[in-house]
Amino acid sequence: MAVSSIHVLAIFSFVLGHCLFLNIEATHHAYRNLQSTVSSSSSNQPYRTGFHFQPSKNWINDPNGPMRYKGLYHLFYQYNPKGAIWGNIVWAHSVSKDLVNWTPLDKAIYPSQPSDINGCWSGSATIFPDGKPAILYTGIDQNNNQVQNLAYPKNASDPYLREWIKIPQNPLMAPASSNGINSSSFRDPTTAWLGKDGHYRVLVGNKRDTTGKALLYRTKDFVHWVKAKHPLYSAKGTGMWECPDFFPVLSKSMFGVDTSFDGPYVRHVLKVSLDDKKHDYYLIGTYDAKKDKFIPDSGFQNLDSFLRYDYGKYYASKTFFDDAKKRRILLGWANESSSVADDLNKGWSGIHAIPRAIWLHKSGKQLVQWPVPEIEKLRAKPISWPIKVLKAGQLLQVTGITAAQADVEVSFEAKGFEKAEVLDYWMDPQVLCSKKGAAVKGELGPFGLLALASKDLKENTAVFFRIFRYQHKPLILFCSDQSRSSLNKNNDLTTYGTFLDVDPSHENLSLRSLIDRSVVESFGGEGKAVITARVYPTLAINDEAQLYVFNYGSANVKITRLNAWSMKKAQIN
Ligand code: DQQ
Repeated sequence: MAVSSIHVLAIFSFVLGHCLFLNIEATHHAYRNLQSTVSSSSSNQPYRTGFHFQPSKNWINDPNGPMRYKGLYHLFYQYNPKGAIWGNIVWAHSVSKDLVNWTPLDKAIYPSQPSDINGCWSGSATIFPDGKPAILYTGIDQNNNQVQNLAYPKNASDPYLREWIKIPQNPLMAPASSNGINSSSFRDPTTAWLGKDGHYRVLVGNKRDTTGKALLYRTKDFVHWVKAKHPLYSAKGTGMWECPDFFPVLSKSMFGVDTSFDGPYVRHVLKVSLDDKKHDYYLIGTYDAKKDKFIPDSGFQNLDSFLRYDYGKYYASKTFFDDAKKRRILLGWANESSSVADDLNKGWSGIHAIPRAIWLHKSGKQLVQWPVPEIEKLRAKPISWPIKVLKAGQLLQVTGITAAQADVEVSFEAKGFEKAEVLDYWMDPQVLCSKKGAAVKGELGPFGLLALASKDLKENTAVFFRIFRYQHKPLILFCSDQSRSSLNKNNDLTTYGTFLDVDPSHENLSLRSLIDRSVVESFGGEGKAVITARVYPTLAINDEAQLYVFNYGSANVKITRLNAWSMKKAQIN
């Protein structure tokens, strides 16, 4: 079903304009006058997360160089040690045994040589066949050019990888008049993969004019890199490609494979973070190793057909292969939706989404994402409902859990699709979700959850489904409506949405939401679509937050499953 088309250009320009007007941090602007402002760190902190990763204070953005090494997961991330806005960027470092509880270590990579003296930006780790790691990252050099540098551990026998040495040959890849690379559009090297010819390859994000590109470099020794004549892939009109990621997935298997793996059942995924749109897009296709080219499958001709990992706030993501559990893990940054003034006041900005296992759906047409099962050990006080009918117009409270910090799974069975509202012409699902928000009654839906709701319902984040009939078939709209998430209207309250490729006559509509004080991370259709929302309730905080199941459609639906848990606090720095 061609339900994945995205026509966001117009709405995006509107939203971006709107956000800038409100001074919402739509992205990481360089607020130079504020860069060394000491965060005011208000003691009233209802929005700090209980189990989503964040450091104790200050600004964070992209996850960098994730890897598993000597039994520990390593997460590096873009961090401003001096304040709650973007700037002074270093690689902060935390380690974990389970991807849930994290221990902070000293910063790992920070400006120290001419090739990175103005900042250490995003990059990736590669683990060599002898088991030792190396990191390629973007340095901002003494002339403010973007260049690529190499660092390796000072002591590879230290499982904590505390100290990193930068090689004296840095930078290893640099813009020059001979290669025509624009020095402000050349960043974020990927994990390297090894070809059958014994040469490693990496991608570096780039643009020329408005054409986004994944530049390809090859090397024999990881020090001398040669730019290939052609990029691995490029697409007109997509703007700067940040944080590219390129990895193999297996057809008809949930197992992950190493980034260098090649074989009969291998498909490849190319993900790019589009600077112009601030969303992560991916394409599925074939990697032609002989020509070093990526050939997207026929469904992915242009940006309108690219898919997204997450239809809410989620950017600059990166995957790595977890060799212990033979899975590929996806990490991503969920930026704030609050104003810069509010971020400075709370003394921090940015969290990471829950690490997700990622694999190719058996249709081969899209990826599936699911929170790593380790997160389930934080579950406490389980509640479970018997199957029940949720009548038209009904609202039921889910009691017995701490609704501000919870994990909820619910499934709905709907019937009578011939009565569903007819969608005459194709519409951008995000626009459709904002036109038909949770408060707009329908026939089959809206039904779903009201998360982080106040007792009087003045505040709530509604995550829901609505079933349409489009070209004589049921079409599922999956939305996250933030328009009533806070009485404070000085936040980005954009409603998010996507179509979900599920046939409701064969499958119940499932939703799982990880609710964590200022984030509602929702997985629809068993992980076929994900929407992450950042919200700042003023009433629905701490013990005041409530959770409801609702059906504002005029047809009954059946709740075939409802399981919910309070979530214990994780050690997140
Ligand atoms: N963030 C980094 C860049 C990257 C961007 C700078 C993406 O390397 O392109 O903090 O969020």
